[in-house]
Amino acid sequence: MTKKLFAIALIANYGLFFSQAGINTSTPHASSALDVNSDTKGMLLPRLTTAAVTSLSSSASEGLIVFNKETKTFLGWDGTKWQNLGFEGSGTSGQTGTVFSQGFEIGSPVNYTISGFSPSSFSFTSGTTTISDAPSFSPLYSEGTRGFGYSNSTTGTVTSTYLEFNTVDASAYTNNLTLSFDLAAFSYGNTTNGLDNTDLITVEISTDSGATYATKLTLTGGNSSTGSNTRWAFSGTGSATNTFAASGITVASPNTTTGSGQTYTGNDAITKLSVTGIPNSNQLRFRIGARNNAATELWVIDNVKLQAL
Ligand SMILES: [Ca+2]
Ligand SMILES: [Ca+2]
Ligand SMILES: [Ca+2]
Repeated sequence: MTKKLFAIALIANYGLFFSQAGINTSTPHASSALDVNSDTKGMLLPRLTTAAVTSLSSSASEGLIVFNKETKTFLGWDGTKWQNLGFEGSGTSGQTGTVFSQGFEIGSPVNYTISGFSPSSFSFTSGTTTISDAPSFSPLYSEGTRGFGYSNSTTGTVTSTYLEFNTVDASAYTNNLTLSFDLAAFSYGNTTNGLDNTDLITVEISTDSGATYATKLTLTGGNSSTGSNTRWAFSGTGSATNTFAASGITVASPNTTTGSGQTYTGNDAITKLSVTGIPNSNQLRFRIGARNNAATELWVIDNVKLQAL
């Protein structure tokens, strides 16, 4: 039936417009080259595996849209790379859902850039730590099979390196917008190091597409000079959160005064960072700042999500 109508529509319209086609309509909208008309059905896009999406990259034309059936994402080729079109997972273009996510998996659309002090100090992590690390035998990711690690070998004073996500238009999401991600800290290639009070992770939010940022949450390793070289795995259950409307806050993991070189678990180990009540700006942008200063100090970030809850 559809084929027949399509054929009729084509015949009907070629005589009149030459450059337009309609499906289920003999009068394609004047603004369209192709008008798919229905009050009850959708338009089904090609559904590809991640491998097929990757394979298509070399020949993709700017503006090409596909659906990745493994990551449940609509993707558009911007001429250089695949962009997540934002209608992800359980999310919808309505008031709730996932606005964007990044899990650092193989094939994950790259919706971020790296800048600042030492961009090359960020790298993907996978597998587990070994007996030569602390904590040992712990996954270097919190979801999937990969995380994103930051280990900078510059000793002494350092400044932040930024994992900066692409601007998103969150104007369709009117519910409580929450940015969250998972964090772990390791002594890597060494069993006595860990993160210190001067090593930090910041959560920064911009509503003008990155022109200006407000730091809403800062996490440090240990809460004072007497609590140094702290580390914890993703199995920790501690969390730190702030609301966008509030001034920035600083939290320590663990939030107690401790000695040096200890592994923390349970609520002492802060593994979930979040900022709630984020404005549904159409120029929303985020960046995560990372800082450490030893080759054996490792932050690992994973499971970054902006959700309308
Ligand atoms: Ca991951
Ligand atoms: Ca240290
Ligand atoms: Ca340090």
